[in-house]
Amino acid sequence: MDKKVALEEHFATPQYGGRPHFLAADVWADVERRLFDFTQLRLALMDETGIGYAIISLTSPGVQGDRDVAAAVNGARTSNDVLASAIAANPDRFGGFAAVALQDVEAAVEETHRCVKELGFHGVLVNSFTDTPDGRALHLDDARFAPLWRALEELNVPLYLHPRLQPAAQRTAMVDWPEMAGPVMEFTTETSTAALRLITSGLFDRHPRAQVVLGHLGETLPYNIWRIENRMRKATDRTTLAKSLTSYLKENFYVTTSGHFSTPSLIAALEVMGHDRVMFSVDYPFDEMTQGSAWFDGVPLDDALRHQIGRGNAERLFSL
Ligand code: GRE
Ligand code: ZN
Repeated sequence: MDKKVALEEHFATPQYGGRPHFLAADVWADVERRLFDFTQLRLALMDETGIGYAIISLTSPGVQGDRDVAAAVNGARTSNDVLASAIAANPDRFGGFAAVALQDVEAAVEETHRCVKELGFHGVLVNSFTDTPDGRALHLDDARFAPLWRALEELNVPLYLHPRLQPAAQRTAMVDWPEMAGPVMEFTTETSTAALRLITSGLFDRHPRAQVVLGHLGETLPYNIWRIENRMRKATDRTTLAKSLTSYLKENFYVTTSGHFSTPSLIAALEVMGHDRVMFSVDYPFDEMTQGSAWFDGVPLDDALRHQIGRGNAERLFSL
């Protein structure tokens, strides 16, 4: 097929590039050298695996994990500038999602404008909730973030909702069984809940043009939405939303294949989301371009649909 576009591909800076405790040391050694590289290893692998264009973002938790507000605001700017330089050196191969310091909403809106209008970025990527100086977790449905959602609607760019570790108080399963930490189970628990919060809070009634991208084939939501919707109708706190949960999922979300190279899961996502809401991605360097591309290039889809998921939907969404 034509060259693919990949959307959840990460880089790091010294400030935000520490070893996650849940990655085996040998795995991290391999991930680390690729996280800090743009051209030596990344471009060759993109060529080898038929990926023409990658939208790159800062690794998780990034600035969302800064309790110091000034450090977060500075960290967002400087890491966005590092990414902008890498893009400027290879503008036909790389694009960017901005890091935004939601610890200071006004600064985050300003940075969103700068990154989209001046640097040509394709949207923002937020690692789920944002830390406060006193260690609380602010989720994206918080009313204080309305200016960010308005800016995204005005600029007509999406927010990529990316995982991070759960808030400490919720991590009991991971404390008992650390094997389940991070991308194994914890990420999708955190991020599917964060996405459902956006819907349940009525955010998309207030911001109907807002678009959210979920990785990992929708963080289980395409598979689970029927049950969630069915049981929310029976809950003590019945929902007062204007539309069905499934309608919001289909009208305000896209999902990517990042780190989830499973054909049954892809089929479920396509059935629930519709063919124009599913897009190829890898999650490099935490997952492999070789594995993701070999899987996707061989999935039993007709050529038109493979093209649509492999690049067509991304071309439309990001005006590539
Ligand atoms: C990911 O994006 O998958 C990821 C991170 C940071 C640590 C581990 C990980 O962004 O898998
Ligand atoms: Zn990722």
